[in-house]
Amino acid sequence: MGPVFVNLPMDILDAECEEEPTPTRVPSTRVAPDEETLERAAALLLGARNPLILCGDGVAVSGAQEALASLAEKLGAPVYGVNSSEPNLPKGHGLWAGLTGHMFGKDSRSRVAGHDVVLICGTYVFPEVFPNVLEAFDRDTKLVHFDLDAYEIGKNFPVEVSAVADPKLALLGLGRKLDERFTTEGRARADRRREQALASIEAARADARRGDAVALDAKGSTMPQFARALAKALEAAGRRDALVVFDEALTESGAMTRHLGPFAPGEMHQTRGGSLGVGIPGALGVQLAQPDKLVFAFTGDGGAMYTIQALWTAVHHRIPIRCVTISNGGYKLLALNIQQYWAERNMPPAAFPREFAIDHPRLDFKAIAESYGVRALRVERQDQMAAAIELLVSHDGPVLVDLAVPSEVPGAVPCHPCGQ
Ligand SMILES: Cc1ncc(C[n+]2csc(CCOP(=O)(O)OP(=O)(O)O)c2C)c(N)n1
Ligand SMILES: [Mg+2]
Repeated sequence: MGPVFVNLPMDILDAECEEEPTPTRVPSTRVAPDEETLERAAALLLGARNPLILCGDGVAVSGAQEALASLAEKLGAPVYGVNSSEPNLPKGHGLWAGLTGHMFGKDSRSRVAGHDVVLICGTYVFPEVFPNVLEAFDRDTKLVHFDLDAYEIGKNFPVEVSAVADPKLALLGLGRKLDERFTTEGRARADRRREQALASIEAARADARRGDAVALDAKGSTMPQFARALAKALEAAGRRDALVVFDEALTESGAMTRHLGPFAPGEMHQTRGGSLGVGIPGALGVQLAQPDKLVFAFTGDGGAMYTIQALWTAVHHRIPIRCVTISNGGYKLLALNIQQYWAERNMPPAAFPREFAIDHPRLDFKAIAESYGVRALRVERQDQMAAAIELLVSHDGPVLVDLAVPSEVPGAVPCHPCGQ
């Protein structure tokens, strides 16, 4: 974990090597926190009025999803993922409150506000592009931090209790301590908190579903319509369980996930750092690792252009990935980000930089894919979805569907004319 540079002399392959190859041995990192640290952490969490859990991919790496779910239920605490890319709770868990956000510290701040004890596990805080490093938490919030990365614990925020530990062992140990020390009254309070957290998370999900309903009524092509139809087609073909997604859908990721998810650990992958271009090659890797699965790459039109040549690899090596490029003609996420930036500074809305549009020339992913020998269709209208979905579900080989989706950004001022 970390940058590596290997420099080989240019004649390295000319010489005979007599060294025996030695398999790499990875030491176990299953380190449990000591009892006293667990006692102190449990005491803080038991005394919490409104606890919160922040988790990251360290949870998935250590296989701690069940342990995290059990602890969150005992505490009655909602769980946020901190820019994570793996399912860190079991499939569809009701205490999963979503991600804190990728860009702005202000977003994370609003999610942790009002929580007096925060348990951080399997991540560092906070990995946004513009983190709020001075006052992310309330002034008197107490932090408990368990992770294998010693360097990150207590680096940006003072922590009350912490240990370099395997997330699974830490969470199981904490759960055990809570069970030992819960009073009847404390347990009842935690139960009430859990019911409240479940209800408010469900209300937020219902809100998102109401937003989708507009798209589902539309005549055009939209992600909620497409993902819902794809889920139904997979179900009808008896392949719903075979679905694995590499998600680089960015601004359409929420709608895709709401209709194709929820995902169990191993069924959904993203790139952790936010670097674009991993969608299609990432799906190639997953498909090679899991040849019996239907591996889908959902990727924005911008992201797809970074590594579109991965289609050549798919054809050359007969790797039957299913790509869905989501064409909105631009870098929509950047437009949303700059809008938020202006709003936070009370700046008036302005035209987006011309560079955010990538529709001149318009990218024709169907033609691009076909030029690599990949079967492809473009969907611009609802009535074109069925054929595209049929191709995605039943074709035996790499395929691509280019899904045209609305490009509008609410409240946007039209772009400067391109002038070309
Ligand atoms: C390698 C790399 N370059 C640039 C960026 C900055 N960036 C973040 S989102 C984004 C736009 C992505 O556009 P698209 O894939 O079309 O998705 P959309 O925002 O339209 O949903 C860009 C350029 C990045 N994350 N990674
Ligand atoms: Mg786009």
